[in-house]
Amino acid sequence: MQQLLQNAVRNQDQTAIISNGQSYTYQQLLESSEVLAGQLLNGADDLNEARVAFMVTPGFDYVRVQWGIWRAGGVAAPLALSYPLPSLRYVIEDTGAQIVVADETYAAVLAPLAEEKGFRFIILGQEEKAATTIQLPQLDRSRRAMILYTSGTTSLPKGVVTTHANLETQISTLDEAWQWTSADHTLCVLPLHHVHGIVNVVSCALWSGATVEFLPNFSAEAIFDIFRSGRVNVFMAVPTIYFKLISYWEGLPADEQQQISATLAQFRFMVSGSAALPASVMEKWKGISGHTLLERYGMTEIGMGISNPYDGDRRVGYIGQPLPGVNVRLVDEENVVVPTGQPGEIQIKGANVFLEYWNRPEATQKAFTADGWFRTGDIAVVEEGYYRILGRDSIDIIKSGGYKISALEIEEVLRTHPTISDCSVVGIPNEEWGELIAAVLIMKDHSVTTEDINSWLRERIPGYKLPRQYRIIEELPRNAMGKVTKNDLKQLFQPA
Ligand code: MCA
Ligand code: AMP
Repeated sequence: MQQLLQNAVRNQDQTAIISNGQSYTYQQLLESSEVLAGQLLNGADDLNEARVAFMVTPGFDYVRVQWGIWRAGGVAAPLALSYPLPSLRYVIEDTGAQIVVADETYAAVLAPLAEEKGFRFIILGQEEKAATTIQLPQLDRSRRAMILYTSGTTSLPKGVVTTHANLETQISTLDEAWQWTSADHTLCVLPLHHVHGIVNVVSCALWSGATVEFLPNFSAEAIFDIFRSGRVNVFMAVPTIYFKLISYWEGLPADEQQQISATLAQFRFMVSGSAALPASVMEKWKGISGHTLLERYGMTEIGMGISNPYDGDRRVGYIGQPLPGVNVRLVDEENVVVPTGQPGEIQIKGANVFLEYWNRPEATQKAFTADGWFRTGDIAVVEEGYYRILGRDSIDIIKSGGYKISALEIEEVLRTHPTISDCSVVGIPNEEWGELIAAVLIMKDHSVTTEDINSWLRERIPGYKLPRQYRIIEELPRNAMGKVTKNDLKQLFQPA
């Protein structure tokens, strides 16, 4: 945080943020985040790592709250805007948030929880006045800075805790590797409860004195409108977004297509990540924009680990080479490093790697080897010096639209439905979404439709975790150990 602030002071007069049709300088961001820090402190010297959950539309307010929490010595816990109440409750309870901040759009969503739980609830625009002179705490880099929730091979999401030092390393590594400068202008269309949007887009831009413009909701039309203004020169997104942009562009009249292509050709670079980039998407996008997308690999627990080069050969189907300062090794099931050319699990070590899973010492311990390497669970191989992802070691982790989703989490919720006696959730390959969530159900009552089940689920889990396809069968296939054979279940979703 300290370095981020120092950089901001150096770039005071530059435009930091454009949101809601308004521009804000670094000076305004510094001043308003200091005021917010004062409100959070409310007379105390230091929040001492108190968790502050916040539900704020992407834009200037989001960043001033995030910086305000950091400057007051708190731990920032951004809430997903698409979550229904039970998922928000889970994050607020699991973090033990003492303060919750919301903008006016989301205040009503959180109001019932605020009443029930009695945390300090700050609604932006209705804040109490802070003292005029505020003494902000000195922050040690080893202190906790952020908690982001990630799904894994357990049924409930875990809070990934990163320190200020972790974040500074993650940001500065990308800042150098991808040659960010204060002349850059990026457009953020990603959600801000995940690393991709928070670190790679917003924090890298602000670290380097660049401008970050926000579009709070995904819309291909709005993205191309902003691109056409000629302001943007850096863009990062998940493969599904490139897929959607390509589809939209293909439907435009030829003169508009040409206009857009001419603007895109002026960009400095464009990045894809969070899920495997299909070769077809990479090639079509190159045809439209003239750019070879830079594909990189990351994880909530490590930030970015492996990246195709900024200068040099970006290879289709490969995630590139370890970023500077990130140690990477591939190991077999006995945790022995594999010979070059053999597949193995990616393990990572470096100052970029997270501190712990919040309040889960056992899970933290299991996630690291005895000699301190973080086990990613992703399987890769090195070919001619480039890493290629082959898959994951758990069939229960699904990536859809760039979101990591635990099949077990959806199964647990489905099993609480009164007419479902058993179920199994799998990810099936899909060019647009990476994987589509699919569920197999054993029903007690066949009059209940899958639409009924989806609307019931919608109140309990976020929309992006909803199954998109269902099959109803009489019995789940199991192996000799009694375990559901998910590979067999996937066959049920093969097109006829
Ligand atoms: C939505 N829809 C889906 C899915 N999600 N259909 C199939 N599978 C899905 N996963 C459908 C909805 O039902 C709806 O259909 C229509 O799409 C629009 O829904 P909506 O919720 O409005 O979606 P959207 O706004 O268009 O969102 C698509 C999106 C979004 C923009 C691709 O999923 C997104 O922002 N993804 C990025 C996630 C991300 O940032 N991940 C990074 C994690 P209908 O119209 O029929 O009702 S960090 C990470 O992974 C690491 C660190 C890394 O390496 O980066
Ligand atoms: P998350 O937990 O949401 O941070 O997701 C991290 C996971 O996304 C990784 O463990 C990988 O499985 C996947 N991932 C990220 N980038 C890529 C990529 N370029 N290619 C394939 N998978 C990726």
